[in-house]
Amino acid sequence: MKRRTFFRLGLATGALTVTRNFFGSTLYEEKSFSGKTDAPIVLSTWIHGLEANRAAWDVLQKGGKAVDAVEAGVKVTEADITNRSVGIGGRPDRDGHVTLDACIMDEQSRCGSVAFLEGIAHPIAVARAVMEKTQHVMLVGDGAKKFALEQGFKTSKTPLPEVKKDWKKWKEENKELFVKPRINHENHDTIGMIAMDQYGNLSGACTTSGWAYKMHGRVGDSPIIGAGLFVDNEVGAATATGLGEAIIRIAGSHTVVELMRHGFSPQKACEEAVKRILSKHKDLTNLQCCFLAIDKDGNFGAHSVYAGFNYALKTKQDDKMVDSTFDRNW
Ligand code: SD4
Repeated sequence: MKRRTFFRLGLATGALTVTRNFFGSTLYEEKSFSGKTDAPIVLSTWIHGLEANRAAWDVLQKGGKAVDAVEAGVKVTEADITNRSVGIGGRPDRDGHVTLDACIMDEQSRCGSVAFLEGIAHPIAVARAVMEKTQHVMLVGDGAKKFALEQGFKTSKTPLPEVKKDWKKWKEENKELFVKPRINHENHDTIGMIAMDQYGNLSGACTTSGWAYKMHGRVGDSPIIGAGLFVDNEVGAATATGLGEAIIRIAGSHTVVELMRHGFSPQKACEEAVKRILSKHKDLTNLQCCFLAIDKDGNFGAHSVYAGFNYALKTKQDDKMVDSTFDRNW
């Protein structure tokens, strides 16, 4: 019996399934999942995902590809200058620079990424251009900006006046945090979007202004393929939001996809990734990390360290927010 067929049967029987992974060790998994639906399907992190999903859906319902859908979707969030954690309206670093991180990955495992990019309204489109027009995966800082300008992207002046005002106030109130930036879970509103199109292909996109008032030069998980986003069209896709440093430490989204490859449902894979984060950190104060995943069969799930994470779901039947399960209360 083919491995994949075996897992399908596992899903159908429910309860506890015992499988063997590639290394011959045994994986015990309780097969449960948060949902299953027919393609197309779009999932994205946080409340702004609702609007973003609708833009992605417009692409998908016309027979468009998942990669085009996720780009169109997250662009809606990037374009919203009132959003303080995505795009040029995002909060700056502690030196007052709004530096943006984004990446995209398609069904052929092609990927593109930009990090520490300033003054460009749509980092996700630049990431896509990196994927399609260069031999590289990742461009950062001035190099990413130079490339964006060469590609015809226009610059925007940042920080926006409102953002600058908040930053000045923050600077006054948080002098000690110049040494150790404080995590503020209200800031954790990156958009990570994963989608399956009507052809059953998966793609994902992730974009953020990152950890508010971070050190200048800091890059989080969001633009890092395997951390903030990972897609393997044979298996599934995952995206992450939360404290990037912790997500990078366990190569979070890649871990979720690999767990799915080894038979975990998306829900259980997200739970296992959270468990790994918990096991690698002694101090869990404010350590919010959240994962969202879909597998090739349209099962999806999410899990976070702390309560409060939710994601937007768009299918033929649904257009709604779903609360993620979590490990602990704040
Ligand atoms: C980061 N993961 O820069 C991002 C922040 C985030 O919701 O997800 N915010 O670490």
